[in-house]
Amino acid sequence: MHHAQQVSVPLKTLNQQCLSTLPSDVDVPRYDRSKLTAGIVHIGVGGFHRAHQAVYINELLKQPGSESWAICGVGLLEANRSLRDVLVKQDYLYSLTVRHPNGQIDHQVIGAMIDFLFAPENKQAVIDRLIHQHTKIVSLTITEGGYNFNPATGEFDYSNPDIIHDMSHPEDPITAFGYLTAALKQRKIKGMKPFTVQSCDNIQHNGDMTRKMLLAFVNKNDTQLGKWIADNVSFPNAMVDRITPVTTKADIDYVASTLGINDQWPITCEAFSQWVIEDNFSDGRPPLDNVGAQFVADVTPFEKMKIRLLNAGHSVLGLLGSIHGFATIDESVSDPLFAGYLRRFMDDEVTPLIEQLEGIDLTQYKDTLIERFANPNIKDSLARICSESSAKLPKFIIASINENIALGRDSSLATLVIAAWCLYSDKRVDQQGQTLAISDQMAPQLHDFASKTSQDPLAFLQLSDLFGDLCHQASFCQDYRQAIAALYAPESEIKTIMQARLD
Ligand code: CS2
Repeated sequence: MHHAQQVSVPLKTLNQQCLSTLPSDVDVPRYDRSKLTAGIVHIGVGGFHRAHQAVYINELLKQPGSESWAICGVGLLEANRSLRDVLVKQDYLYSLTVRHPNGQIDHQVIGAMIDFLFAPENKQAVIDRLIHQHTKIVSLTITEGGYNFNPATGEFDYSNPDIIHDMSHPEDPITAFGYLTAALKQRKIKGMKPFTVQSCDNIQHNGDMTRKMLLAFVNKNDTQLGKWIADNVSFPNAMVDRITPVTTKADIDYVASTLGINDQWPITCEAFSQWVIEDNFSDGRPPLDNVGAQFVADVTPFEKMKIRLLNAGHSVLGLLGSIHGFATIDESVSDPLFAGYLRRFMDDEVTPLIEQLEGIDLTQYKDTLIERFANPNIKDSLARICSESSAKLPKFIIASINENIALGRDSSLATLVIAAWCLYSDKRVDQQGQTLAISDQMAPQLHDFASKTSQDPLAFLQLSDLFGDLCHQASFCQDYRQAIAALYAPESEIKTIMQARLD
C-alpha cells in the first residue's frame, strides 16, 4: 500500500526571472532593469533605506527618462557579508509589505538597486564606483552614530579608533568619511565634478552635519582638499520619515506564504512616507518631486517638527513603555494613560517650541502621529525605538528641555522620561522583572553612571556628553530628583507616577 507522500517543494527564490509568476496584485518592476545605470551610490543599506529612498527611486524608474538614477548599494560593515550573498541570489530585489492602519496590505517588489558592493572585501571597487562618471549622488544612512559627532557639543570625535585608522591609512578606509575622502580626492585630481553627498539619516540638518564632519575629517590632513570640498560639494539637508520596524523571521514566513517566494531580505513598513529636501545638488538630481518628495528652500521647520514630535514621542513611549513591560509602540499607545501622556507632552512641552509652518496644521500632524503609532499592523518594537538612545535623546528630547529652560518653562513630562532612562540603564529590567534588550554603543557608560543613583540621585546627569550642563539647572534638577525618588521607591509603579505628573 502506498501512502501519498507530501513532498515539500522548496520555494522559488525571489529574482528577476520569477517576477512574472507572482500574484497579479503585487506591484513588480516592469521597467527594463538591464537598461539602468547607478547614478546613486548608497552607503548603509538598512531597513529604512529600503522602505524610503529606494521606494521613491523605484517609483521614479517607472517613468521614462529616469534610467540613470538606479542605486548601487555599499555595505561597510562585516555584518553585510551575508547580505551581499542574498542580494546576488535575488538580483538585488526585495519585497516590501506596506501595512495600513485599517488592515489593508500592499505588496511590492522593489527593483531600484542594481548592484551591491561589500566594501571590506574590495575597497578599491567601492572607490572606483564612487569616482565613476555615472555616480552623481552618494547617499548615506549610517545612523546617528555613523556621523561621529559628540552628542552634546556636536563636534567631530577625533578619538574614535576607526577614524584614527582612516586618517593614517587613507588608501585603506573603513568609515564612510574615509571612502568619501578617498573618492573626492581622486575626483579633484582628475578634474571631475564632485558628487552630491546626500544624508538620509534622521538628524536635524543632516546635510550640514555631514559637511561639518567630513570637513573636520579632511582638514586634519589636507586643507586644500577641504577647501575644494567646501567650495564644490553640495550636502542637501532633508527631513526623512517612514516608520520601518526591524525585519523578523515572521516577515520572511509571511512573504513565503502570501507571495509564494523565498525572500531573505523582505521589509515591512507603514503606508505614510515623507521626504522634504533642500534643492541643492552638485551635479544634478532625480526629479523626486514627481514621485511624492518635496523640494524646499529651507527644511529646518520640517525637521524640527518631525524630530521633536515623532521621534521624541517614540522615545517617550519607548522608555516609559519598556519600564512598564510593553513590547511595541502600538501596544503602548493603545493604553489611554500612555496616549494621554504622549499628547500632553507634545502639546505642552514641544508645540510651543515649533515654528508654525505654512500648509501644515500641527494639531492634525499630531493626530496623524498618534494614528500612525497606533497602527496595530506595524509591530514596531520598543527595543528598536530605545536602541542607541544615547545618540537620539540629546536631539529628540534634551534639546526641548533646554529650550524650555531658556524660556523659563518646565518640562516635567520629559523630565520623567530622562529619569526613566536612568532606571532603564541602571536596572535593565522592566517592572515585571523581565530583562530588557538594551542595545546602545554607550550602554556600559550609561549603566555605570546610572548605577550610582542610589548614592547620588543626579549621578546619571553627570554624563555631560549627553546632558551638557543639565545637572546645574536648579529647577530641572529639583524635578528630576522627585522623578528619581518616585521611580526608585519600593513597589513603584510607572503608571501611577505618570498619572501624578499629568494631574
Ligand atoms: C524612531 C525612528 O528609532 C527611532 O528613533 O523614532 O526610527 C522613526 O521610526 C523614524 O524616524 C520614522 O521616520
